[in-house]
Amino acid sequence: MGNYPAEPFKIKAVENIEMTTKEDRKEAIKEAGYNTFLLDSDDVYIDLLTDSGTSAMSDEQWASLMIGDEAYAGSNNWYKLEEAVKEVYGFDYVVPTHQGRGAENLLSQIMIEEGDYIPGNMYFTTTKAHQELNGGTFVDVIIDEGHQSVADHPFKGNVDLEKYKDLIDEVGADKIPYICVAVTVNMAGGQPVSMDNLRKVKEISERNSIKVMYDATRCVENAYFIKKNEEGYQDKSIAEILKEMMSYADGCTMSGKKDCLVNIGGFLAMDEEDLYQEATQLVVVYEGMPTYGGLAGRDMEAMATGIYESVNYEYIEHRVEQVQYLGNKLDEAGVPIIKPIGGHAVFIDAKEFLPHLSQDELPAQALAAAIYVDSGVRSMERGVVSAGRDEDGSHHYPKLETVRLTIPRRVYTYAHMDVVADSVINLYENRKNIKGLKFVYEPPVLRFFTSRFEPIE
Ligand code: PLI
Repeated sequence: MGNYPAEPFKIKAVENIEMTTKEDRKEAIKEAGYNTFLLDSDDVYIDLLTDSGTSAMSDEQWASLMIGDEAYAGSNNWYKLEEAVKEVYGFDYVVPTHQGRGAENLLSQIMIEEGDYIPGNMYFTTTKAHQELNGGTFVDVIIDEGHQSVADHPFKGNVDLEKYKDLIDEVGADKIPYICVAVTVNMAGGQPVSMDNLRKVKEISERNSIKVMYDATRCVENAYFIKKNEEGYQDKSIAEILKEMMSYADGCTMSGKKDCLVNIGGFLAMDEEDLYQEATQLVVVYEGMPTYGGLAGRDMEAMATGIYESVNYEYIEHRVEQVQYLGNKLDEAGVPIIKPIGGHAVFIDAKEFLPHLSQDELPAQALAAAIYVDSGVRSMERGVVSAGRDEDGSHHYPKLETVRLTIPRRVYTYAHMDVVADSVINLYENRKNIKGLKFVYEPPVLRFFTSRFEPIE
């Protein structure tokens, strides 16, 4: 074995990719308004837009699709999914949803009242949007290191306990229905939270009668980092670590499209029966019966299978270490990236990469477009465009202005990672040629999905 864990699987089916020329890609990105979200996937060579819903399912998951029980009510696939969540995550009650934001919608509607505050370890776009739509205000309580592009901290996703306690003192615990703890923190660079921090967040919350709800989207990756880097966990299995993490929460929202290894699906899980009853009343309005929640029976079966596969050590080791491999290659070539490298993606520090552009010239958006033209690799802006506008209408300027190279699970090989690294390193060597962008169309919410841009000449 080389200096990285090679694939713990073999390939049974392949999807051919159409190769394009640089000229084709220049035309395609112009037509897409310099927004990688608006590219046709047929025009993309290596798609690192997201790790959401882009995983390769195993043969067992594909087999699961064949035993879908497409009953409107009481599908046996639902009972398997419920059992998998209870067994692997340890919560008593489960409500299926079509994806993560479906669960966020239910949770926010049930728990948030006008004027409430919801602390969290950095915002996530859809999570914050649902909190605000329900009259809540998100308050960032991540440790300062979470906002620094480079920090020597193995758990940059940790909650700053002092910031959390200060918020409780300032607004009163009765104005905080729950704290939302993301494991790992996507917008900080896929950074994990330590078990010690989760335990302490639970203690403070319990003392103040505040519930702890996780955004469990990438919780298995978080468990891997705990095993690797937190003292006392080296001999524990991923399943044991995950169970302990979840024992410090009252519930969670889950985007199954990430760590449950499926292309669609999610759930809301919790320990409290009253909360569950409320969620079942709402799920029928937004998603469907509490035994399918917007999912086909076959999708629930595939998610149940994926949940068990996801806690396999060889799988998660390969998944996270492949991300580390790409990050280390870029780092060794001097490309500025978020460090430590996170669990699902390598985040390029676009401010450092393009110091000749101000944040108003949208450096991360411009760099994502340039990477696409150079090599057909599609990445995603995670900077000022994703952060949206403040109440006064001005851009919200996040400290981190990044381009995310997000690795789908079990889809690409190490050779693909080499192609990505070569392209980014090539652009870094020629970075002065990359021009800024300006908005030509901007929608009012979640603007990064559909905004259009043109180069600043
Ligand atoms: O895309 P959904 O609705 O299944 O999940 C929403 C969601 C919630 N929390 C976190 C941390 C996410 O990363 C997330 C979705 N992330 C996407 C789509 C991404 O590309 O990162």
